[in-house]
Amino acid sequence: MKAEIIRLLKECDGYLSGQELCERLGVSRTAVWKVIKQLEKEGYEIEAVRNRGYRLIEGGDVMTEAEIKSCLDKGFMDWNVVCYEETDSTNIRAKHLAEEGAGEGTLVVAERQNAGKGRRGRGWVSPCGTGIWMSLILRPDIAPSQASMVTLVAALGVSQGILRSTGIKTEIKWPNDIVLNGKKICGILTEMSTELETIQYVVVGIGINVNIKEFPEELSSSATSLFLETKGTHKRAPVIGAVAAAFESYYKNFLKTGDLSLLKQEYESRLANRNRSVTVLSPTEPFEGICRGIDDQGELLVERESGELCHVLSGEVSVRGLYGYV
Ligand code: BT5
Repeated sequence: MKAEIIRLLKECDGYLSGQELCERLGVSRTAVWKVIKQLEKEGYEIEAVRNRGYRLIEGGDVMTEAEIKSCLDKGFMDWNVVCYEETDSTNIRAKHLAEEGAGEGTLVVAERQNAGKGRRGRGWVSPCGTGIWMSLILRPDIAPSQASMVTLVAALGVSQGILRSTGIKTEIKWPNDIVLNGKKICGILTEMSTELETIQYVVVGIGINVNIKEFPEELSSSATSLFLETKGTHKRAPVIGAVAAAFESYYKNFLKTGDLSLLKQEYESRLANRNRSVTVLSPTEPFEGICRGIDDQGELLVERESGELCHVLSGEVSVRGLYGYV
């Protein structure tokens, strides 16, 4: 009910009468009043005027389950939100919840991670209250070999969600980074659990640097945030809502075909380094070439000097432009 009240207050231009709230939610005036008081405690500024009703003045950067739920559209995904003030890693939490039976659409969000994870044992800097640290549980009916494509679907969702909610245009650095002005603004970590060649669940971990004002020295040349690039703060819950909605629609298309054929064009339009020289840092044989796009399986297409088109698998390699991080 809390999320619904927040949503109704946000949708309403002026005052929303207590009577109308009661009727729409099928609850008593006292119940509505109690929720309004709770919301005020959580940081919402709500004006209550006799004979007119309630008006939301300011939402603040609230990251409660109710606020996030109020930003999630009801699509085919059955959204469920679990919030932590602090946790080790939302991916770890999501995996535990998935093991216990949590369904597709469960979104685990934390204000702070004290053991945020990157890929291959690397860490993810996740300071308190300034980023989106979240993990989504999925239960797709696909083969394990198709799961790496979910990372690319999520990258598209993040890029489009950021655009929708803030107007900021980002690029995707294949396979799992979102970049803005040549620096990393988001990283994605997809993990899965399989049994007898079938997927039990996939956890898509997404870290978006929203209002971070400063990074540790070693990241300052490669990492950035929406705040640093726009000199303004952004509310996180609406960004989560927009990313979730965009992801949901791309994910639906991905499930239709089991590959990226319906998404390839859009992915390529956002791909950093397209038609530029890149170095493919494979552990066996690093090489240079021109990045041409992706194939239906999400492999990066790199054209070598000989004209040969290489299909580069994610998981094995890193790709760098010739200048700097991107
Ligand atoms: C990633 O790994 O980019 C995946 C990051 C996924 C983070 C999310 S947050 C929610 C969920 N819960 C988790 O525990 N993880 C996920 P990779 O491509 O391996 O990049 C990691 C590298 O990025 C690190 O080694 C640093 O160099 C750099 N890095 C660390 N924190 C960063 C940050 N906040 N912003 C930009 N770069 C960062």
